[in-house]
Amino acid sequence: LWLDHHLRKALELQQLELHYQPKLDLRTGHCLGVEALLRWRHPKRGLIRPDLFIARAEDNGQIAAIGRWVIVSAASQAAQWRAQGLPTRIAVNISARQFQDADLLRWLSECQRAAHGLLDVELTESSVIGDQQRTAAFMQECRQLGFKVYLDDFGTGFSSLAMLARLPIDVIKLDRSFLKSGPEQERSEALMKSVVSVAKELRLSIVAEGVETIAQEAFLRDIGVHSAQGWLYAVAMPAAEYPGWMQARQ
Ligand code: G
Ligand code: G
Ligand code: G
Ligand code: NA
Ligand code: MN
Repeated sequence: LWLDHHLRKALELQQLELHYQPKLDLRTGHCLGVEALLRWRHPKRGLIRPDLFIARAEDNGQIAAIGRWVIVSAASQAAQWRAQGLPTRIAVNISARQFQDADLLRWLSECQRAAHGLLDVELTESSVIGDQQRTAAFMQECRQLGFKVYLDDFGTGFSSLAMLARLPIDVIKLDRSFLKSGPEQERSEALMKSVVSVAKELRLSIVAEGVETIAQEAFLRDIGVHSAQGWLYAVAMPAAEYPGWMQARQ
């Protein structure tokens, strides 16, 4: 398969890169940190987004090596920005299949040390529906290593509110599909309000993802969501652009 072969080469040939998308505190405008998003810069096919190859890498096992590369690279970026006087939390995405890597926690621990504790993890809903005891243990270990634990894509259908109470989560990421306009908008808004009230009860933070308009931001503020990520603020950018983006905001 084209993808299997070339994906293996992609690591060797250093064609993978991380782009970073900021998360903002809507009350202060401060950047709360960034999410590291994987990109594959293919010499002929251009910049390839992860939804086109992550699933394949999960199936063929290459996700373990790719995932390690992501964590190491994010850690070294965090250390570099910190040394430049720009300490920034970086959240890396971890998929379900990566839990099968027995060395993952040791790897995370070493990288967290190199990153001076600036790394966080984002786990998708779908990765937490499997073995919940194991997932909870993994999350707890991450927390002890100083990672904030994000539950990604919340509301896409796999998880339940009960799961929020059971798992050691720090932050819920409201899936961007909640913000779509259309006939279901009212129901989405009602759902978001109830997630916010549950989050408050459980003392969990919420970040809304996929915020594209000022009207969406206004709604989020209204219902008490005060962290957001989306194209309204910034697209995912190469590391080299981040210091300038930060400076332009001051
Ligand atoms: O960045 P956006 O381009 O399209 O990302 C698409 C999907 O790929 C998102 O669900 C995101 O969480 C996932 N993703 C991005 N980077 C990584 C990564 O480094 N590892 C894993 N496992 N998933 C990632
Ligand atoms: O973000 P801050 O440290 O000010 O949070 C204060 C309280 O509000 C905490 O109990 C926290 O769990 C909760 N909280 C944090 N982020 C959000 C959010 O985005 N929305 C809501 N409604 N509550 C939040
Ligand atoms: O949840 P996940 O890790 O998939 O989130 C990252 C994905 O969301 C990436 O594909 C990223 O490019 C995309 N994304 C980020 N901001 C926005 C936005 O404002 N609108 C839309 N439609 N997608 C966004
Ligand atoms: Na994510
Ligand atoms: Mn998400």
